[in-house]
This record gives sequence, structure tokens and C-alpha cells, in this order.
Amino acid sequence: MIYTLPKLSYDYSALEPHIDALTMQIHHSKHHATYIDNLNKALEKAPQLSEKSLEELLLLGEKLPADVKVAILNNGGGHINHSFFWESMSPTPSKPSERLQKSIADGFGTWDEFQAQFAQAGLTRFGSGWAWLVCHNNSKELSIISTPNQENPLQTGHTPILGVDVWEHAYYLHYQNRRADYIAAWWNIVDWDRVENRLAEALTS
Ligand code: MN3
Repeated sequence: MIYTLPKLSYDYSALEPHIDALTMQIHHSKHHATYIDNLNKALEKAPQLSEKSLEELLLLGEKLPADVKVAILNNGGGHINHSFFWESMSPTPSKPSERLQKSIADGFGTWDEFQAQFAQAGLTRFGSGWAWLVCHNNSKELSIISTPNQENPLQTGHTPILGVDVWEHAYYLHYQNRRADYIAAWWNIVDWDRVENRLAEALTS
């Protein structure tokens, strides 16, 4: 399987002023593209893995062949995380429906508490990584976690519902060291319809 860079459904400038066009362009056409190139290079060296889906590869984890393990986990994670991230945002975002707000408030007390915990997870991730709203695959409980580098919640038995990239490359050009301001602005472009669909699917699967 050869992976290719997914096209965005909006222009690089479409998320301004919350995410600037140059950040989007570099993030998508350079960072994400590099993860895909390096993933493909690693898979060339391990043709026995060619039938596996990306999810299956990430779930193999430590069982991956030693010479390609780190490359597949880092770059496969980078590909899946970024594909998910682009689809989590919209230049014309829907508001969270009452049903979604209730589902989330049931998990966190209130909507505001959910947003506060999510932002805190992103803010306190030391170095590079992600903050996530996840649904546990077995208990179906909602929680907020953060992962280092390009790890994905599926590797710990969770289905990601929403995730924000808090690597510096996601915000540094416009926000410099102000990660909190980036996360606060990012709420304005979250596609809540997408979030609601992901949650409904996670709860019934
Ligand atoms: Mn990134």
C-alpha cells in the first residue's frame, strides 16, 4: 500500500485568522507529506506488512520488525493523526448540537469543564504531542488524554473523537510560544458535526 497526501476540503487561508495560511501550507504540504514519504519508505523495506491497514500497523506496536518499527510508528502515527486533524476543522464550522452538548456534559459535568480539561491537556503536554477527546472502546466512557509525539489513542484502546495538534509547527509562526492562545482560537474552527458523527459511531461500534 502506498500512502498519499490527502487533499484538504478547504484552502490554506480558509481557517484564518485562527490558523494562518503559511502555517497550514507548511503543516500540510511539508510536515504531513514527509510523514507519508517516510512511512512509504519504511514499508518498502517490510513488504510482508503491505496487506495491513494503517490501524493494524499501529496496533502491532512492539511486534513490528525492529528495523522499521520506529519509522512506522512515528510516521504512520503522523499520517493518521494529521488526516484526522484536517477533518476536525472547517472554515464554516457547525455549532455543537444540544444532543452533543448533553453527551459531553454527561461525561465531564459541563460543556465548559470539558473545554477547560481539553485545553489543559494540550497546554500541559510537555514538548510535542496531541490532546484528545476519546471514547474507550469497551466501557464507552469519554475522557480527555494527551499523547506524546505522534502516538494515537487507538494504541491504548480508545477511539479518537477530537484531537488538537500541539506540536510547535502547528502554531509557532502566528502564536510563537502562546500555545494557550492557539488552543483558545482553535475552538472557533472545530467541526462539531464531524465530532458528533464520530462519537455516535464510537458509541455504537
Ligand atoms: Mn502536526
